[in-house]
Amino acid sequence: MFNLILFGPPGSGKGTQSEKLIARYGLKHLSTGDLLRSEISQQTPLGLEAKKIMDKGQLVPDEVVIGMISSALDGNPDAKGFLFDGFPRTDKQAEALDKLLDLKKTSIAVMLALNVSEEELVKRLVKRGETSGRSDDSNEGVIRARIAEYNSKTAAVAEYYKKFDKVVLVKGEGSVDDIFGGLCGEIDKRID
Ligand code: B4P
Repeated sequence: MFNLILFGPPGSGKGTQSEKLIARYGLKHLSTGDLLRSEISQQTPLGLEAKKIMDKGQLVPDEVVIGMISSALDGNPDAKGFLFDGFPRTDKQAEALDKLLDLKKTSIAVMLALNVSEEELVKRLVKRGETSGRSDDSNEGVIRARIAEYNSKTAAVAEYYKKFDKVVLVKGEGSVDDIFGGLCGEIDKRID
């Protein structure tokens, strides 16, 4: 099994690159953002609560996203590997993920961290907000709050994986195809 974390701030290209990576490597894509948006569109109680938090640019509680990932892992027993996109976002989520994978006798092979400047992030998300209909992209204040939340709670997750020597920084600015090439180069060094 090959399990990969695609890491980076909001707007760094995780969703964009994940689609291309799963097509090339046949991994199961687990995006907590997509799972939460699906709950919102179905107007479930979880989705209605999550929307209030996401619209402020804050992180949804750890228990909620850990529960979603745990169910998704159990629901895909035949996956040849998982691509985690937007998860883990806190140390507590990282520790929970390690335990869940341990129970399945597997682990994270590598964390690929996309490196993008804050001004480029804001530019991309403001642009996406013009067409996406996503309320968390709808104004620059919320976008900057998401980046601040990333800096205060999520950036440290890379330190957690650095302890195990699993973090590789990848250039996240430039064309989508060039960035994809950089990510594939790192995966090809590690995958069987
Ligand atoms: P996510 O859905 O994870 O979304 P994101 O971080 O905003 O964006 P992503 O990084 O995937 O965007 P992409 O670059 O693809 O999270 C949304 C919210 O859900 C969070 O704020 C939080 O509230 C909640 N949440 C999710 N997971 C959670 C967790 N584990 N714990 C707690 N809360 C959680 O795309 C950005 C734009 O850039 C696109 O328009 C794209 O076209 C463009 N783009 C991509 N690559 C580009 C390039 N190379 N050049 C130019 N533009 C590019």
